[in-house]
Amino acid sequence: MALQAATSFLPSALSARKEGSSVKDSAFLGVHLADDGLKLETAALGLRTKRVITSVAIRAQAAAVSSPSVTPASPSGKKTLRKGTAIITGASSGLGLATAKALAETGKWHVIMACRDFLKASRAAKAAGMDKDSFTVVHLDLASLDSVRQFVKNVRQLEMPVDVVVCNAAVYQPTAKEPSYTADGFEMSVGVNHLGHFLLARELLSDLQSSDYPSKRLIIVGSITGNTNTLAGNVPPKANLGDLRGLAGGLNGIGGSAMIDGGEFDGAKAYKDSKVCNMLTMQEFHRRYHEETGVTFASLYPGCIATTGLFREHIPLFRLLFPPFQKYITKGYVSEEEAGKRLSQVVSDPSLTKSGVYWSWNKNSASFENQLSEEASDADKAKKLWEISEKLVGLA
Ligand code: NDP
Ligand code: PMR
Repeated sequence: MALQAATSFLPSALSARKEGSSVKDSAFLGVHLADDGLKLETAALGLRTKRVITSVAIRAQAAAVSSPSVTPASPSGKKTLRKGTAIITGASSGLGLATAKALAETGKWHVIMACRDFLKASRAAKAAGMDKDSFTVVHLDLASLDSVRQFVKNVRQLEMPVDVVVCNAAVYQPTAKEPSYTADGFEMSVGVNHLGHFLLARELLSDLQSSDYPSKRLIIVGSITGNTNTLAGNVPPKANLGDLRGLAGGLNGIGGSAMIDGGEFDGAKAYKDSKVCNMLTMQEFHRRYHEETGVTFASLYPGCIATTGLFREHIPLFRLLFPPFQKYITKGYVSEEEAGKRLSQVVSDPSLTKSGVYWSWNKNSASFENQLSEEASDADKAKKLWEISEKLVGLA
């Protein structure tokens, strides 16, 4: 009965018109900015971002002259590990911010917050109480391949080691009637969540490989909703990449489809498909590069963090009912703080070094290796996805 009550709000939620399309909702800060306001802010940010990167680069050069992973013995004779550096995309809110905070608080990590909105990211870090020396914000807009390439150059200029990369940022457009596109003409959800991260991860692999940190890791955040071997993954529309014909056609909606499987546009499905791509990509990285590079590749489902900005484009009724539904009915809810601790474990826990794993947590918050759905563990599909993706992002 409880489930019935919960389902009753969904059809209307799902079929409702997109609301507030001209207003961006910054859920974390609770600030509502009109489009014009955002443009002004973004313009100002270009300058600020440059300044910050430059000053940090100088600071980093001084600090990072050479940073062997183990610093010389202290007077007590104990060798200590140097600070690790973790890049986290989408660290301006939700899971990314909570993870950045959890890592920074240990005093053992410096976080590069890879964000599209510099001011939002630095305000969020400040509001979260992160020490100003524990993070550096570097501009990254995953909806532009040029921005991804520029980000990689900027990070290299910092001359900090790259020990862990977390592909966390995502967009979810469940109420969009029509597809929107990235600067390179890819449907937005797959363009940002998969293709932008694919290029980023490929570019940063050599940096990870050259890190001397004891456990270097590339983490791509996945989700239960992309896994059709679960109840959550069976809520329509279900993820399905089909034979990837839409992706092979460029995902641009011009003479082809904006959906990976070549079907009609559906924003919720596009998101779930992108999560399948994230989980397949992690495994393909593992098969191709784990032995050669020593990098640990991992994915995870952090739990249902029903309060994050991910649902900003959903209708208000959904945003109101989704947290209690997850808390009291499915019991899949986790707070942003708890989810951040989970992801920070995948970043830094010495016991989570196994590569090729999709991590989940049980009720007592203990991590375990979870089983992916048939599609999300299909090695042939992963290979095909890899090959098409490298063509689309200009790597092949
Ligand atoms: P949020 O919306 O809070 O965070 C998403 C982040 O991605 C934001 O920082 C956002 O930036 C950033 N982002 C969006 N588009 C771009 C872009 N073009 N370039 C750079 N950054 C961008 O959502 P969550 O914290 O919930 O999501 C984080 C991850 O967790 C995602 O991968 C999601 O799929 C996954 N996940 C979430 C679950 C949940 O229940 N919430 C469950 C399972 C997985 P900005 O602040 O500027 O908007
Ligand atoms: Mg789901 C154990 C049950 C469970 C869990 C863990 C989730 C997680 N969901 C579950 C069940 C159900 N959900 C059921 C039974 C329904 C039908 C009533 C349901 C519906 C639902 C909707 C409409 N759920 C959703 C939505 C969304 O729009 C969210 C989504 O798909 O975002 C892509 C979502 C989610 N449910 C989850 C999680 C983790 C999400 C969102 C985030 C994500 O996968 O990234």
